[in-house]
Amino acid sequence: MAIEPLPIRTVESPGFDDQRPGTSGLRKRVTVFQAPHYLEHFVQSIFDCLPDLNGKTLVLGGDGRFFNREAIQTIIRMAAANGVGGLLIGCGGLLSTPAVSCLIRKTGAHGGIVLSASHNPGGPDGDFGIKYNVGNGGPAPERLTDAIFARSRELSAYRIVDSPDLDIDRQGVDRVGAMEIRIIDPVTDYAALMETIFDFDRIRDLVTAPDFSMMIDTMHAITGPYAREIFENRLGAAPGTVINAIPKPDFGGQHPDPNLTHARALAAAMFGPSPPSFGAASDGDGDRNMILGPRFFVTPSDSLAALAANAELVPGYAAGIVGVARSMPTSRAVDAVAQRRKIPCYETPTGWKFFGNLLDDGRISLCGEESFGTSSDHLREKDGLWAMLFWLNILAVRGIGIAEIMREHWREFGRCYYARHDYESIDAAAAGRLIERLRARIPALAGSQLGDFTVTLADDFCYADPVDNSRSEHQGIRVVFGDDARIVFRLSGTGTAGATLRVYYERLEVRPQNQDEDVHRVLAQLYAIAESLAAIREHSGRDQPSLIT
Ligand code: VG1
Ligand code: CO
Repeated sequence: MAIEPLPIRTVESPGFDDQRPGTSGLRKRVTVFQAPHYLEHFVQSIFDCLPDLNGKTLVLGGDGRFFNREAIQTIIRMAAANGVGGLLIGCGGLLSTPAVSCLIRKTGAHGGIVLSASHNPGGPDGDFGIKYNVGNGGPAPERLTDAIFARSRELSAYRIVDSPDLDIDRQGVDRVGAMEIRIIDPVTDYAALMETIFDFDRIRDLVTAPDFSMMIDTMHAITGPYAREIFENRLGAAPGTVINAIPKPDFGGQHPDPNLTHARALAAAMFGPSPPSFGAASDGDGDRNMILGPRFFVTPSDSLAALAANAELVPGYAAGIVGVARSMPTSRAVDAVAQRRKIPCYETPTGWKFFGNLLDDGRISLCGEESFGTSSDHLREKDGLWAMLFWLNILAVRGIGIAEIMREHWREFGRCYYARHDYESIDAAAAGRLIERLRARIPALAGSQLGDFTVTLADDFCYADPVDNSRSEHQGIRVVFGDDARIVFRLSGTGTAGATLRVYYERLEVRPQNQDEDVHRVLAQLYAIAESLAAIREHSGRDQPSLIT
């Protein structure tokens, strides 16, 4: 029986000129997204940039933050009006970012819409976000996000149908006009993928051993249901291993950002009197991870290097890894592993979208960012839970602790002491001036002596994608002191208020006897150099960074 299409309504939009996607989608205050036509305007801009959308299926879900449900109902109505053939929606409107990537790839969907502002706080006064992922399961490449922005600036109307709210809390098949909607369990497909990569039997033996304990902090965000199913149900970890496991629209009033400052309960336990053997946290949308051992913090850059060095211990990578990639500000710890293994190591701009081509082209197996993001060719997003399982699989095979693994790693490859200083929500114009001033100083910097260090390279990082030859300019100011040390300055592309300056510091120590020092003492001279180069205090109006990771 032919289904009568619903009448399509064309609604005039007042026009918006601020819908430029940042490092990972469009992020704004919830109140901005709640303004009449704002969300619709952006969604129409996405649809208009997908010429072969007609009749295709999209995956749709979010991290459950405030406004997630309303946004899903709106997108359903707009998808129906724009000729979308089918929608695959996580029950309750929930899907982690890696799960969206997994579903797009598994089902061959045309793409997906992720509703999340990741680690940014949620709730009525927090942030909301939306991003589009393409057919490989990964974030839209820059040429598409640029096109979406351009479209948003000229768009004057959007299309929508009138239909009642759909029940998204019951699994099953439904319809809006001719468009088919499947409400699916958000966890099943993702968990099944994890079982194909890791040795679940071995991990189960580890996590159920009497002398092993762990704490997984999902920070009241989307990873809760995934972690409960995988760690507690499938791997037999004690009930309660996953803490803050119920996704809340306001993340319990916290920043769902897995670092030592924001994952407070976990940090207290891991650095307390009787710490668990393994600790980990994930962010709002489930793509980030923090890994901890008893009184031991693994920097994300080190984590990537250690995974690369131990990859063959994991069934999914037993055949070896073909190459690795890291975002530019990520420490060069993984470069040392790649060099030893004689595999290529790519340096990309910040943001997961830049790994997509390298993964699709089979040039890399593992990749990561200093911002608590790690993943592999199993999908096209960073993947928090995957990283936790990877570490557990390594621990299960090697039978030693996290600190021992890292210390051994440093002895072999050297230790990259690393810290990132964030100056959040500072004056945007002043932040721009700071970067401009640094840029102007670049030509004079090479060869100059700063304290104990000689500048071997100073530039404004530009990336030429080796697969499609696209170029991305102004990706951060690098001041490199040979292999010894490096300082990087860049402005965040995910904030929603003012500007956020990020300053990244790294220093290599190859002498084993000096690898157990206090990181901030080791980096102190670099902090002073950065201040002298960029006059951070003057420009930011701050004596101290607001966040150190
Ligand atoms: C930050 C991180 C970057 C990450 C991005 C999205 O971007 O630095 O490495 O890819 O967030 O992660 P920026 O432009 O603010 O530095 V998520 O988990 O927020 O989607
Ligand atoms: Co995230």
